[in-house]
Amino acid sequence: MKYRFYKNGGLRVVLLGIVMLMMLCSTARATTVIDTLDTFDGWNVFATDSHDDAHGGDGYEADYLFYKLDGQELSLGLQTRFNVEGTEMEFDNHLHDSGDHTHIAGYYGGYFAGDLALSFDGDVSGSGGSGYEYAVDFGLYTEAYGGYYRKQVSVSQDAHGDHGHDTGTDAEGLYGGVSWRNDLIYDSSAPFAMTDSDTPDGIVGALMSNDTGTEEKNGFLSYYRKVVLNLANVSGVSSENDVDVHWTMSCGNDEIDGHIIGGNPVPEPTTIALLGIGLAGFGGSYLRRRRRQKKAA
Ligand SMILES: [Ca+2]
Ligand SMILES: [Ca+2]
Ligand SMILES: [Ca+2]
Ligand SMILES: [Ca+2]
Repeated sequence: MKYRFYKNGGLRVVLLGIVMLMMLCSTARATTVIDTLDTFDGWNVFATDSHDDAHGGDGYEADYLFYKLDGQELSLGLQTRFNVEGTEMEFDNHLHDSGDHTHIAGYYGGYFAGDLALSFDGDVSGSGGSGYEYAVDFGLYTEAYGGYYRKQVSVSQDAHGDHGHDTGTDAEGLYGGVSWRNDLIYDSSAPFAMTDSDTPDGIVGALMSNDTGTEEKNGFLSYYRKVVLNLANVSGVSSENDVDVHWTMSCGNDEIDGHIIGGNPVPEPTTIALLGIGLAGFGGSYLRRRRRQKKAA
């Protein structure tokens, strides 16, 4: 009786099923789940980056881009596990000399948060991110990665020497006619940080607010940035324009990209896939109905 129990083909199928289920479960566990932060409730998600694609681990992850539109006020949100927070800390050159960066805002593992790269003309082609003609500078201290030892990055350092010395910090704002510094480890993540601008003091009245903070989510510390732009003060741009958004950090270990069409998000691949599954299901039920009708006839 016991012998026949093991020879039972049905039992083998059940055991195989259990093993396959266990394999599926272990695959699911390997994928990190990061939900959107509560602070973005009611916002539109227009980019969901992989939660497991950053070189160097969790601390370099970019996870989501969000937007809201209210008349000519465009709100943009960024959710990362790279530190993009920073309100109170000022950069101190003595810290730089001693290699102690622990008190620097927008910093993780030796690398610095980049600017939010924006394009309003639907075209992001061109090398080194030249298709992104605008930048939101969060007002963080910024250094580039390589070529020479951590060159400080601000619009004042190159063409606008009369704006001061190389502070590495620009006033928070929306900047136009931007060129980029991109000496990253992972070049494909360009653009990184603006190094020059046609509007070296920022576009007047364009950046209405610039908020930051942290929330714990799914067992990780997540950081966010929220900016509100008044497009009425940006010449030649309105809420009807397409918007492309890009962000990375000075190593380029992860990047995130999103596109808004005239204030409406492009459906994400998951949405398209779900739609496909829905259509396939609809087609299947249609065929089954046809077959039943044929049988009945
Ligand atoms: Ca990512
Ligand atoms: Ca462009
Ligand atoms: Ca800057
Ligand atoms: Ca990415």
